[in-house]
Amino acid sequence: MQLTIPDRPSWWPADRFRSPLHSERTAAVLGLALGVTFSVCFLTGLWSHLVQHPPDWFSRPPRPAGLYRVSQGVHVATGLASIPLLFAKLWTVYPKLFTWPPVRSVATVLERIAILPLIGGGIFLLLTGLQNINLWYPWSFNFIFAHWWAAWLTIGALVVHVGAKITTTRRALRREPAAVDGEERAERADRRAFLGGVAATSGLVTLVTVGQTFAPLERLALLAPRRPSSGPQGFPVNRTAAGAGVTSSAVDPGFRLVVAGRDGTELSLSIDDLRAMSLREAVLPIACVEGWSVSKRWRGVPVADLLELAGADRRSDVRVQSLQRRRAYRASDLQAQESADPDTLLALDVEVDGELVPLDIDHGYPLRLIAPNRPGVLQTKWVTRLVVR
Ligand SMILES: Nc1nc2c(c(=O)[nH]1)N[C@H]1C(S)=C(S)[C@@H](COP(=O)(O)O)O[C@H]1N2
Ligand SMILES: [Mo]
Repeated sequence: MQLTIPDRPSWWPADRFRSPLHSERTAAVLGLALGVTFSVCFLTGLWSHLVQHPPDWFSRPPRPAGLYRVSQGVHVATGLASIPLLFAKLWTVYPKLFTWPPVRSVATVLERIAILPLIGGGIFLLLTGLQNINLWYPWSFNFIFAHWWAAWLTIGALVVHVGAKITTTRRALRREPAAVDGEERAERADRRAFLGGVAATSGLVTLVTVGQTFAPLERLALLAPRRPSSGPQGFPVNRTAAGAGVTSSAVDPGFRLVVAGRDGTELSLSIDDLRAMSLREAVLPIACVEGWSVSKRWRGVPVADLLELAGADRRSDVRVQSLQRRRAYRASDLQAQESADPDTLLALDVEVDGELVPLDIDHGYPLRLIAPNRPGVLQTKWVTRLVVR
């Protein structure tokens, strides 16, 4: 049976998109840029998830101490840079929705269907990520769960999309022959200006936010939700003592740190006991999953020394518990190799203006965990109990 394609009806809007900016070449350049930013964002996101929710086979490496700081900074920066790229790409290709005939073959229909999770997933990831770094949770679903599964869906759709488009993209990116006439030259100049504008916007978004983790650019971080040097003692706070409900328990003179051994023994220490131990200093970053980070000099008691004092192995899995009673992040786990690292500290002091002073209550007074290469969420504040497991 011969299928006849009807003529394009007069109301069909295809003719309106004459701008050369909607060309295959513009789409290909933007697609390539997005392919890079999405891939880097995906890989750093995988790393972040692995580190925060380690499966049995994974040991979190305590070194290099600043690795998470870099990988999460890159994750958030590439996500933010993708936003203008994605909008530009969608604008460039939307006239394709109006090509005639709308249905050409099963393959083109399938390819279009695969674009739905790509666009939907991409927008969802960028939007929820943006809301997360601004600590704005207007939704009722779990951010981590939704962001994680949307990432897999999107990257799967991206692989399909790249497979479907690779030939077109290659062709579109081939070096162009010299322009023959003035009209062609003008079109190319327009396209370059458009792509230049998109690149500049994307670069600008990065420039005014990356200062939240890259100290030399802090003064330019106009759009960053956090400035690394604002907050009590000159650095940010996510959960305050009031927010955690520890304003009175943290300053209780009867405060004790308890180290609970596997055999049921409990070692109980006062702040004075801890200060009488040999204290150690370390320069370590707080690297929040939201992309801001600061590096500080800390002073405190190595966790391994406390384990030894309690009669446990210096290399032990340990649960670190806070005075905080409710909500997430009131406890975190140290894997054996992390407990054994000499720089894994229960910090009493932090450097402010060149001097080591007791922690502010919002930074975890009297005692906080600070350890190399851990996401901020795992640097538990107001620590009161170590449980050897
Ligand atoms: N008990 C407790 N510790 C906590 C949190 C928390 O909510 N409760 N938040 C964590 C998060 S998300 C980060 S980024 C760091 C921030 O430490 P800071 O407030 O001293 O900068 O603390 C971590 N420690
Ligand atoms: Mo955080």
